[in-house]
Amino acid sequence: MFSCKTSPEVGGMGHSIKRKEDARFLHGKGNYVDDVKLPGMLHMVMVRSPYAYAKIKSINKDKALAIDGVLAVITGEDLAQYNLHWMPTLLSDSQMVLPTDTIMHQSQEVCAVIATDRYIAVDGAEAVEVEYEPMQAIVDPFKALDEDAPLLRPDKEGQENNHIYHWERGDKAKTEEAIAKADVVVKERIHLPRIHVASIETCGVVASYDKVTEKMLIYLTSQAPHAIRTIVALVAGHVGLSEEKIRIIAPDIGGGFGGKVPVYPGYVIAIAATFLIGKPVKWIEDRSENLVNGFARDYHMDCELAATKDGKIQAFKVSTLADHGYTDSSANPSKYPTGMFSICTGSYDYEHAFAELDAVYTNKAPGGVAYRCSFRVTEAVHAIERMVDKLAAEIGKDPAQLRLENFIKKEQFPYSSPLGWSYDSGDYHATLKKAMDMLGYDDYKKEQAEKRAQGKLMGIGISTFTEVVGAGPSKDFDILGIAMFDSAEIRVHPTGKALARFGTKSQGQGHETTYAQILAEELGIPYSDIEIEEGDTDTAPYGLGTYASRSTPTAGAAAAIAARKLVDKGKKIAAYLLEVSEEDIEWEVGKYSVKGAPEKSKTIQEVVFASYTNIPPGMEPGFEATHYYDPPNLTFPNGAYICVVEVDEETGAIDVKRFVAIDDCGNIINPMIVEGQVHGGLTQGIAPAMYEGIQYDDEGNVLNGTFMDYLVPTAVESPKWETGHTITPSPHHPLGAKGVAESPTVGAPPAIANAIIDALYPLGIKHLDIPITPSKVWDAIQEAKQKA
Ligand code: MCN
Ligand code: CUM
Repeated sequence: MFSCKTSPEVGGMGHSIKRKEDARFLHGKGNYVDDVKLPGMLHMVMVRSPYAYAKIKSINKDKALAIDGVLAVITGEDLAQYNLHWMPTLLSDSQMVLPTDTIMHQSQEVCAVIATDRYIAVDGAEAVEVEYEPMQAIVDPFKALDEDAPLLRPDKEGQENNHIYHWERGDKAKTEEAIAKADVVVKERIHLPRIHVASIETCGVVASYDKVTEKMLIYLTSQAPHAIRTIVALVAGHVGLSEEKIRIIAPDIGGGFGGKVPVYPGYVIAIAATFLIGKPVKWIEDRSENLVNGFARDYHMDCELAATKDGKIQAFKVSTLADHGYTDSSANPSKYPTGMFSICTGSYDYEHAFAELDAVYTNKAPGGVAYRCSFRVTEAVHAIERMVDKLAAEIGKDPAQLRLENFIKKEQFPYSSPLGWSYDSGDYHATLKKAMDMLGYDDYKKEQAEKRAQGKLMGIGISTFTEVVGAGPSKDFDILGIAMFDSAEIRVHPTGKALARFGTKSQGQGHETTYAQILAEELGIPYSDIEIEEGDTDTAPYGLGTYASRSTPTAGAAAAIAARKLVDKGKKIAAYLLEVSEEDIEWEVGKYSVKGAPEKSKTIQEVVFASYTNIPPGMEPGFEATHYYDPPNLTFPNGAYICVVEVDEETGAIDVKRFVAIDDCGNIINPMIVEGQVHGGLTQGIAPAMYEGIQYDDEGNVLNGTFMDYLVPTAVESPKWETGHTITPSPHHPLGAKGVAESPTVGAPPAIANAIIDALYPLGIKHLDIPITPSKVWDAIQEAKQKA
């Protein structure tokens, strides 16, 4: 177990310190993009398409421009003059900034109205007259692949149908052979629905170009400001926007959850508009725009899991159809078009696996953006964890027992998975056993048997997942060619107080507190004496940003190593001050002392002061260090979640009675922040499991485009989360820490789905896709009764 090295006042690792940023947030002093008000600032509002697929016959700006205060209506034709009407996506597909001829999804931007005030801009948008010629939209991704389906992307050279790409990993022949020979094979088509990244703050930008200095200042809701700066320079270099003149500031962010990784058309239009007009331009999405214009998930997965009759797992195969909407704007590392989906073999030890995926275009909003998913791990975990439960049901074995018998054993780490990952560490048996103890698993099994005998529907669902976070080693991981390292820069001032800056960007994860704790742990300077800054590309060292739970694995490691450089420098100064040789100096956090003479010592603060005032001859003054950390591997946190539900047969209502979540993220920096991350993540796990899903009709109209219809769980719907942890340090991370922030969202949905389906099993119901709503349960019960 982990024990704290530092006192609570110093506040290094393991202390549950309250978040430093909360003072600002709780006093209403946060500074979000919409709080930015620049002199002369204009406001932009989009005209959006009512149709999912249509030709634009004409756009008439006259009535809009006649409104007092409306200054411009920008169309695709206007941007085309600068070749800015299309932009590349992060995965080298292309996305319209504004259309010149065809609309590809409902609510797509048609043109942008710029006015002196937001209300006037809205009036202007309503006054723009657009003539459309609607076409039959392709909504069903399977039908998109029909021979006679219209070609949605004729603009793409060589594109003959709506298939985007095929991807595969693993040995197909051997996996199919193992499946063919196996005693037991369970099969299922599992759909993870389109869901919406429901941050409190929508996306927005304030762009301000100064024609005299040629500087472009952009306030942006971005999880990755440096990467965006480089992309803006690459895309707009030809019109004279050069990277040293571009400054992106991501101020406070009201939730990112993956939705603030991509570049949205609105950002580009605002940047183009300020460039042309020379006045600041603000664009803030409204709630429905945010809801309808992006999405996560939407994988249709055909799964086959093979085992011996007593339950030894032998092979797993999954063939997926991915609905990307009209362009693949997934935010994934370049070499990983399906993200980390190949983690789908899970926590179990078997030899044969094969995963393949075909991506298709449809007339839906673009993407496949992330949503607290660690790059498609949510999909992977749902597939394997549902299938393991299905196998348990099929052979009549307890699903916990089946897992315990198939887990990778702790001696097997580092473990090479059949699809090519090297899992760093874990003790899956310990994690599951702890969850079972905390729940009282055996008692619930007995209770379930009794309830079933009385005809009541009670279910227990397990999910024992392996996550993969912290991208990543530069040899494999890049975004548009930029290696996915991350960075920390520390400046310790003469009085022993410090400022540290990072290439990541918190959206609510508490970095200002936890990075300070890492530095406190390494340097012995109290966390309260250390200011943390992120998000300003003019001041922060280059980094790839915060997503994929990578901040602790990458920038957290960079902080530790940069601090260790300072400890080494300090040792030389301490030796000089104490008049002994460097070898005679001992370091214990916060203090250098002479070996054998501990009364002769210098505190870190004294040594820092000396670095500015009394340095050894020849030494470079000051106490600053920077480190760019290129991780040797990813980190592989794991967890065991168990959910108990009761289902009301009359109404289909689902009552989550218990939810126990044991996470293992290695050494923990701040247990309270981790617990908070897990609570939030579990709520975002129950959300797609029981409530969320963007629905379309056959014309491509979004049926639930507001929070009146799209259900997001509140505190009322959330069960009492019972959390705990096991600790298996990462062997390659300098602090032994692994990322954790997405684990709960990745791990929770299958635990809930497994519990509900376990409850319904006596009725003969063997699978339901999420979201499992009361009406879906009720329908399934009626159908089952008719069959019986
Ligand atoms: N932590 C810790 N000990 C560990 C691991 C993490 O104390 N062993 C702490 C970290 O120091 C950090 C927090 O937990 O304060 C999360 O760390 P980490 O797991 O490294 O994840 P990131 O900071 O990179 O956060 C990204 C992750 C992602 S990808 C999504 S999506 C998500 C999530 O964070 N979006 C969030 N959690 C969110 N929480 C809030 N409030 N808002 C979002 O937008
Ligand atoms: Cu997968 S959502 Mo987070 O990685 O920003």
